[in-house]
Amino acid sequence: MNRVRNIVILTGAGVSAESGIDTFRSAGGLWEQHRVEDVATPEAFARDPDLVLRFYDMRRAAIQEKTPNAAHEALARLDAAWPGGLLIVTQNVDDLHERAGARRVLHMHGEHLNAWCVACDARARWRDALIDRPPCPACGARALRPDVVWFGEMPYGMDAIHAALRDADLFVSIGTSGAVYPAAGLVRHARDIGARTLELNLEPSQGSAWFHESRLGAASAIVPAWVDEVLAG
Ligand code: BV8
Repeated sequence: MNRVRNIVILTGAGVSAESGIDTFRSAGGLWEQHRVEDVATPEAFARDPDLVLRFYDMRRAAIQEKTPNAAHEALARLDAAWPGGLLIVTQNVDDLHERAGARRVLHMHGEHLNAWCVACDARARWRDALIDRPPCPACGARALRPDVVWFGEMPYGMDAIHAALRDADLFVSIGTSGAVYPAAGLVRHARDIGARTLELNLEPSQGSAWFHESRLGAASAIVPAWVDEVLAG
């Protein structure tokens, strides 16, 4: 790995699966007989805010009972030890990367533990339920929503992500099905700028053909092995 200076890592639900957080595919993309794509949208929130708030209240509470697994811990170890550029772009809205100690993390789809006030646009760290419409800490309005990126909404940090990709020598995708864009398209940008591309996943993803190399297995096993390899140089 001695030619590699800058690494961009994309993670998805598969990196948190062994921590007991359902992936979208394993849950069959269903929640209370609703497809996730039908609940995680601005239209669903406008149509039935209680349903959407309950969906996120349940998941926000659930992640606080989970702990990082060996994959999160290995990525945190890499982040701490890697002297070059490194960015963990996660599609996940849990905080397990941070709780494992990772610092250079970008949540492109937002975070369960943030609330966003649609009245004053302030964001606040938030651990409790939103169903009872608590007041915004900044403006007092009862207008807080989950600070997650719904389908049809612009993901966060795209400029920073593309800037990191421009300098990347290595792009690694971990635990994602490659079903959701623009996240699933990042590997193509990496290829366009000549980065080496590696996929670590339980099974081939929808984007496997875009990777120079795919390693199949459970993240808790293949991610620590890969990190050891990278740090060994
Ligand atoms: C946007 C936050 C534009 C909320 C999420 C038609 C064609 C193409 C695209 C579109 C289209 N129609 C609409 C679109 C765009 C749409 C999209 O891509 N739709 C898909 C469904 C076709 N995208 C959007 O809407 C995005 N926004 O495009 O904006 C725009 C432009 C200008 C101005 C305004 C807007 C926003 C998308 C973000 C949606 N929010 N999450 C929440 O979490 O509730 S998406 C959510 O689902 C995740 O964040 C993630 O991105 C996705 C799930 O994917 P994965 O993480 O990959 O999880 P999955 O379960 O699918 O796969 C798990 C993988 O892990 C599997 O491969 C499995 O094998 C593996 N695995 C399992 N266990 C393990 C494992 N691997 C290793 N170890 C294990 N133990």
